[in-house]
Amino acid sequence: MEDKVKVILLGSGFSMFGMRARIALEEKGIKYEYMEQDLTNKSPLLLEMNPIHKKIPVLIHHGRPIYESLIIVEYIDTVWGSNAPLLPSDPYQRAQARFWADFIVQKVYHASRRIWTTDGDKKEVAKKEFFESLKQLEEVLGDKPYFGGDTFGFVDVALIPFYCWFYTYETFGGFKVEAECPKLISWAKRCMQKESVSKTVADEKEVYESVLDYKKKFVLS
Ligand code: GS8
Repeated sequence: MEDKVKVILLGSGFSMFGMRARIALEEKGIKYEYMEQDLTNKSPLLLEMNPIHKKIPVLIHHGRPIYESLIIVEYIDTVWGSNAPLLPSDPYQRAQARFWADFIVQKVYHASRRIWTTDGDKKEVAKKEFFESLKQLEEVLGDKPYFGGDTFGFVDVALIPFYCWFYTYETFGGFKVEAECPKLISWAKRCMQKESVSKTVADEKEVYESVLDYKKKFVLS
């Protein structure tokens, strides 16, 4: 592979994991080439660059691949560290930020997916778990403008891509996130004012349309 472009991101439209990497790159002001991947027909480049999981996002820096969204964000923060640091410098605060970023995958992501892929009792349990995890996050946020404190940080990058999926969760779940978690919505709107976020995250209606298409193509239970 030619090494003319030093930073390449393999991503896919509505993936919140891909959006995390894009936000981090934008925050740091890094020039990069974005290569959209068709996940139903994986490119030789994706298979070569991520032979283990064959998933996006993959960041390619000087021809070498880095995968897993949070690892990518941390890598970007380390390599381009001087610009808008995302992880705190204090070791305890860093550990806390990594914990909550992981919590978002373990709790928010898994529950949110079941809201639109399941029905009946399973869906009700998913809704309950989704709100439990969002409320825990609201407590962590407290009265701070961002999870990173006064500045946008690692946990903010990890969570904000989910915001453009809220409309989908709300439509399938028959609820409004704002009614239960108003602080979190204020936080999300604050993040949306950042250019790194607004130019990167997908349109909520397009996310919903893509989910409807996906459900038509693959019968989900
Ligand atoms: C998840 C990446 C992922 O699921 C991360 O990067 O944080 N833990 C990883 N990527 C999906 C697209 S988003 O739903 C993917 O590439 N799926 C392709 C497949 O499973 O074949």
